[in-house]
Amino acid sequence: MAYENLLLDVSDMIATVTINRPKSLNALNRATVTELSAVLHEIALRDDVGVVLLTGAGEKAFVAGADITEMRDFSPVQALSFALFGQGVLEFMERMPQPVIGVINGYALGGGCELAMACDILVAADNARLGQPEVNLGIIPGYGGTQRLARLVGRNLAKELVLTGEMISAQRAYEIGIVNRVVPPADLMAAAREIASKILSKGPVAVKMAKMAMNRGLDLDLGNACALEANAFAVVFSTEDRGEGMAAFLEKRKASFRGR
Ligand code: DAK
Repeated sequence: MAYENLLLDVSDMIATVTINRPKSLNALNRATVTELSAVLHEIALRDDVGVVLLTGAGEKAFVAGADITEMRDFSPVQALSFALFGQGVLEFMERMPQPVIGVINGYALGGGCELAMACDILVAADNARLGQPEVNLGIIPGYGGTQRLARLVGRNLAKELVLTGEMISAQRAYEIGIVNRVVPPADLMAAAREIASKILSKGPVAVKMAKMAMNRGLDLDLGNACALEANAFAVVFSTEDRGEGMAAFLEKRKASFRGR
């Protein structure tokens, strides 16, 4: 499928999705969120993708938020549909089988920060800035920012960010647990690909099951979350890969996983 607001490149089992509206700092309008939904659904069914990298075009922004020029004219009913649809896209990203690495190459603000927080792992350029500045516009986050941020960094730090609308540096985002790594801009893509390659060398079904158990389990009480984990554990025991992984360990050789 051809996309107008996104670029999709698939090579070496890695899909790179680039949000491509650099003139408006990759702001998310309805067309872009709709395409993001389509590309993630496409990737979820592709056997030639084991990891997704999600980034923004240009050197300035990952995503500077929802598109304010479009959002300005929303009625409350349109705001509801926009929020529910976008929330669904982010939930799908958390539920799709392949891990998604957010490659934060600049501003990740508002809806952009919310999109980043729905990724599984985040690598940020050291000049990136993150934040939930919606209160500056007289609105609140609409893509789960009031919820995911508190789950990631704790209630009070999240409240400080959402209620003051202040941006933080990539380094601060690292310190409070939003991003996994901070690197110079020139090393950003290589750092993300290094993590992707590490993941791709592991048992593919195990990676998918681990993502599922962690993302779904975090929304459950501990007992049910552990039951979910036990079931996923049983599923991976049905795979050829677990035989190969254990045999390779015992034979002191590198495992050759086949994803089944
Ligand atoms: N929307 C539309 N255009 C944007 C934009 C945005 N979010 N951010 C930047 N741009 C555009 C600018 O208008 C400018 O366009 P031109 O003037 O060149 O035509 C171009 O990108 C370059 O931006 P600047 O000239 O401002 O660049 P600077 O380096 O001076 O500043 C900045 C960069 C990122 C600090 C600044 O652009 C900025 O503050 N941008 C707005 C950031 C922001 O407030 N983001 C949060 C948006 S609100 C909901 C669903 C979702 C959400 C809310 C509700 N429901 C439906 C309930 C989410 C809300 C948001 O994300």
